Amino acid sequence: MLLDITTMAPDDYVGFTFFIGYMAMAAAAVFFFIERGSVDPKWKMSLLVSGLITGIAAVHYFYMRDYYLATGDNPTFFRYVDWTLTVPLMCVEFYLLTKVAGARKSLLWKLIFASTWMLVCGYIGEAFNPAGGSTTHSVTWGVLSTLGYLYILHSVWMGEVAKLADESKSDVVKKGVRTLAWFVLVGWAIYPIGYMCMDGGWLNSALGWSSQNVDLWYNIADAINKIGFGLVVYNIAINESK
Ligand SMILES: *C/C=C(C)/C=C/C=C(C)/C=C/C1=C(C)CCCC1(C)C
Repeated sequence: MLLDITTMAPDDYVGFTFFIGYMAMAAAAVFFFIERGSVDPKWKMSLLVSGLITGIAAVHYFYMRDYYLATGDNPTFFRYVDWTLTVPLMCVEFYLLTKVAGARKSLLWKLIFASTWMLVCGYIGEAFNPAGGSTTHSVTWGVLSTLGYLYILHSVWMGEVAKLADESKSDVVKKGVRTLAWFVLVGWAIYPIGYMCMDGGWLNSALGWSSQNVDLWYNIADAINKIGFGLVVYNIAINESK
């Protein structure tokens, strides 16, 4: 299937989410960079990181959108390059929030290691899925990837991140970290849905869900997680700056 901007079908919702995702990420990045000026100096780094996450995503969406329009395929490579940069930055957000309560660098490295593991396994699962799709391949790498996801989930709900947030003197930080933990539990869980839509994936082979929609799920999840996550951090920063 070959698409271009002049022939984009009005019901091409995957293409639609690439376009709107690009603009939303760009707008969010501008917002976070400008609002950096309205918060206390100790929160400026957190807002910078929110701006970088959405800014880096905007640039990748620019390329992914064009790749999708030109080929009609999933831009798996650019997608994972983007995640490899932005997911560790989200780990940095958790670290910055819990640093006041005594978080050490080792916490940051553990989170980054777990997220890299999650993404490398996911990439092997998608990029090396044999033509026509292999359920064994998809499930094996999907399960391995999920181990990294579970580690992060554990840390933010009951492990180190959660404990440090509980020790924080600020109720705003406590509530904020809890909200971010919900993003990791619900928002991040949208990604495996997209993954399982690939040829041979569970949702694809068992329920017949189309592999065309892998990117629809990823685009929706990215908007929720990158912009929503940034807004939660912004909210904490603004309230703590009053
Ligand atoms: C901004 C991008 C974010 C927050 C991306 C998050 C990605 C995930 C949580 C991906 C998770 C996956 C699994 C848990 C199993 C299947 C493979 C992945 C990589 C889609």
